[in-house]
Amino acid sequence: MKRRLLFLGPPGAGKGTQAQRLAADRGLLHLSTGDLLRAEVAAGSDLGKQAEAVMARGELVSDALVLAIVRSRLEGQPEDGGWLLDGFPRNLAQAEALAELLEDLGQPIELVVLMELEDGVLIQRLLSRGRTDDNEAVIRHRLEVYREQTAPLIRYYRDRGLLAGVAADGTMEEVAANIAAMLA
Ligand code: B4P
Repeated sequence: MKRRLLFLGPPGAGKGTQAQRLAADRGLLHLSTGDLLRAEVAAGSDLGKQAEAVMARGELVSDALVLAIVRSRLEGQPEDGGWLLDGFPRNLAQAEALAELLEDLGQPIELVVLMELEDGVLIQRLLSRGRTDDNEAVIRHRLEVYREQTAPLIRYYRDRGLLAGVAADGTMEEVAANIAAMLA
């Protein structure tokens, strides 16, 4: 069974929802850069102070900050531990840095799960979630940032033979079943 996974998709596709569930089921480390950044903001750390305004605008926090967070978490992982990266990488520079880090650790990615669905559904989901960065103007900006900076990763991982698409427009249970079937 594949145990080194990455979830890719636009904001609101349900990456966090499904990643949390799958990681708990399979005993994987769940690494969500969004959750880790929000924890830094809540703690009022220097890093959190730098991230807060950027996240509120729906833009990407600096690569150096995010990379430092991910590196510190992955370096302690045993080789056979398994992990699920959710919301990272978000651009090509982060993907290249991740590839280097994983090569150093001898723990290559085994599968990239792409979750995609229509903008209308994404926007509705995020408006009902109601986080502070979930108002319509910020959501639309996050979708633009996704198309410009994150969507190129689809090709990047497809070219490396790692990408598998999953239908993400069903209920949470249906999407979980689609992912489980793909990993079986
Ligand atoms: P993230 O925290 O990664 O969040 P997201 O992309 O908005 O949401 P996700 O796809 O995980 O959706 P979720 O499961 O919650 O990013 C937030 C911000 O952090 C970014 O804008 C950026 O500023 C910063 N950031 C994070 N990582 C970064 C990085 N690597 N580099 C730079 N900056 C970074 O689901 C959304 C809603 O839909 C929920 O309410 C959920 O309950 C609902 N839902 C899920 N599945 C559903 C289903 N099947 N049916 C109905 N509702 C569903």
